[in-house]
Amino acid sequence: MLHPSGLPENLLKIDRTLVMGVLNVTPDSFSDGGRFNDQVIATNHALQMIEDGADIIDIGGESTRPGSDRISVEEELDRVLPVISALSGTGVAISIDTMRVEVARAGVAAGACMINDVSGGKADPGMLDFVATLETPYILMHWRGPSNIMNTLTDYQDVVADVASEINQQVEVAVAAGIARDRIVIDPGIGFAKTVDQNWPILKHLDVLEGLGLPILMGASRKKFLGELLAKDGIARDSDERESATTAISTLMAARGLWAVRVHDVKSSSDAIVVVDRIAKTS
Ligand code: PMM
Repeated sequence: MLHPSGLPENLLKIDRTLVMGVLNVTPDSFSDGGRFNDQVIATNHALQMIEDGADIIDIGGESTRPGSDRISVEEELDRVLPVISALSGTGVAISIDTMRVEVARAGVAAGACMINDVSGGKADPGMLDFVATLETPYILMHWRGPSNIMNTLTDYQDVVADVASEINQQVEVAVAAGIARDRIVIDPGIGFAKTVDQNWPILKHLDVLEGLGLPILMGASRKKFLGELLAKDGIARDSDERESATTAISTLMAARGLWAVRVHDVKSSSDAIVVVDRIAKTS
């Protein structure tokens, strides 16, 4: 397993695809929106995800749903910090899902041990310089622009090659800012500036991304392309009924040896990954 450096000891020892459980502390996230915005409920949900097999809890306060508008820094901090603080005593690995350096800084101070930046350092000019002062892993996702316009940023010559080369360029920018290359995890950003159909070739031709030689995180859980694939009579499958499809992707990613999957329903993906791992370790 290709782990990024700076990962907590207990995760470094794990020799299978990791499970990152999604904790969106937002009233408007597309799948769990409004249900976990109460901090006590959010904290309990995180504890349940750990019980179900999550290795990392990814805490985010700002929705990146296509079309969504930005919230203020204060609001983002108010949503995530109490939950990070409540969980930081439990020993669980926490990642802070943010595009803002202020939130990343406060999140790390409150106990987060990695930063998940869906903009890969493009949204906030201070982010990469701050990350360079840390020793934690940094998740750098493929990003072309903010959520309210990303559906207009889907022109590619060759989506697989272009996404890999844009990620590679941004990795170079991060390295030039002083972030050690081996701390970086890359992520193709399923659904971000991609049409529904553009996600499939990325999943099919993973060898191109793997060619960059960095650990890969995949966040396909419950996303629209799955709902569209499973549509009936022209109506997309609801987001909370995309779990088997999500598990199928987690299974394939684990068989491929990806570093981690980011999922809402931890138990189904975790169970699938345990099975894949058992088969892989059988002689
Ligand atoms: N997707 C979402 C949010 N954060 N982070 C990473 N690294 N990769 C993703 O694919 C990703 C992410 C949007 O989905 P959500 O609303 O379910 O969190």
